[in-house]
Amino acid sequence: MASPAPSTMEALILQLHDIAAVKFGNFKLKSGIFSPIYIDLRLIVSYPSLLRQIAQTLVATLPTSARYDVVCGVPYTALPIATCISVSSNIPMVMRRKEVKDYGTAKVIEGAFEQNQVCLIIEDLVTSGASVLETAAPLRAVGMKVTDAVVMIDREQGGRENLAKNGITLHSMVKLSEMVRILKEKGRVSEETEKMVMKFLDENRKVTVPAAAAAAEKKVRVRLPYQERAKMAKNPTGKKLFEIMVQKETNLCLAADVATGAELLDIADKVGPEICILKTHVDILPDFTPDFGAKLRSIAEKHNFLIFEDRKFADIGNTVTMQYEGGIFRILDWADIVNAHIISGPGIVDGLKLKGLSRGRGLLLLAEMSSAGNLATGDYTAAALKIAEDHSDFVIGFISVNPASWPSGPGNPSLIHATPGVQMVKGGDALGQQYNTPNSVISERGSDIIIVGRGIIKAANPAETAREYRLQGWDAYLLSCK
Ligand code: S5P
Repeated sequence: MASPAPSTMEALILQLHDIAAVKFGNFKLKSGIFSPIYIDLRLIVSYPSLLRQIAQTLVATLPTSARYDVVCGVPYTALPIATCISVSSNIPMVMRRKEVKDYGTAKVIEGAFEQNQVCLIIEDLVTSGASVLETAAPLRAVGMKVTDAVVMIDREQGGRENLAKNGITLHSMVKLSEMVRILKEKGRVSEETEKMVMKFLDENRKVTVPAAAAAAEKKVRVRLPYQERAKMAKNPTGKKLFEIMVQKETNLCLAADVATGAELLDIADKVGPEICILKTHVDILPDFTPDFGAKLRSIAEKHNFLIFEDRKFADIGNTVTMQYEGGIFRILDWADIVNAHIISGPGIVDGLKLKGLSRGRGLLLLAEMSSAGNLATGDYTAAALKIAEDHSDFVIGFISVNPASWPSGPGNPSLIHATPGVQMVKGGDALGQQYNTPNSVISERGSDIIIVGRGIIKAANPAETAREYRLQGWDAYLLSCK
């Protein structure tokens, strides 16, 4: 690896200390833990000469063999650093939006780029590596390759290892322990402070992504592994779902809201290996034919996933029995899972159960919704929980958005939570949909399954993008079991 001259590095560190971008004391971090050192690199924008030196030193930190076509800074602090590197090295830059307000028109990655271009991620400070991963995911989703990230300061708290697991090599300008040692050598901090910081670093060496989030969100349960929950499930479809998740290492459900039945069967075959459930809205397909269900079931068998028709039944018990079994769609014949609102009371569950239970089918209750201003909150959500408990032979779980925030938490582990409104970046669409990231849905919000529609079906390569979602959802699950 090429490395900047020690004198350049020392001068930079002393300047960072001069402008109070590095402070010593007792500071509460975002994760809730107290730290004897605090680093605020946002200040560097006010010191152009320092910013330029940092950009040059970061480039010098990379191995001479490093090749990249584009750079991208992790928003916001690293954006000016990336801009500086782009301008001085004459390498184009792309920008990742942190929030996408109108997903229909706004892009997550701004700028001109081509498929398979290699993008170098620039970051100011790495702790767990979570923000680098949040930037790498949408870059990969639009077809770029991300293999390396360069950071000013590595806090040595698991970031390097987390990134390596996700195929990203971290290059750091300086490790936090080295930085403190230099400040001590130059008489900026006492030996006692140095010892305190080193002790803190040792004790917090492995702050993982969801562990940090979990520390902030006390209500998150330590999750029982899916294989344990498979044993507890009373409904055969609920049990099978947990088993598929374990076998295929996936908690991803694809919302296959495509334009035609032909497209649906095509995407089901391509994305099938990555998912545990494929969710349909069969009433949007103009080319639906009576053999659609059988065709989809044969793809589901080939790739071992369940079929969930998102029918959102909402009528009285007697009516839903007919809607479930009859009509053009004959949902009962091919859908393993359906869902229902509980607006009409528990009779709706009795009605669906009358038809579905003997066929081994399962039901999800809509306890919460993802859209802005929806009314499925508070007592309504609590009522869904009660109805599910009373019918756990047929109800396999919930459509929910933030079960960790429920007074009882996510509740009975034999029931599963599936959450829609998931994309690689937080945001929404123009019609009220609200998105959270896979990591936030699984590790902070306590859900089990991420339901992803447009994030996958509108991607350049849906199968590849589904794989990214699967890996993020599964990693978040594994870490939340610890
Ligand atoms: O509250 C809800 C419940 C559901 S099932 N919010 C939702 O968005 N859904 C469904 O999830 C919705 O009907 C769509 O099929 C999917 C979300 O799609 P996306 O494209 O916004 O990811």
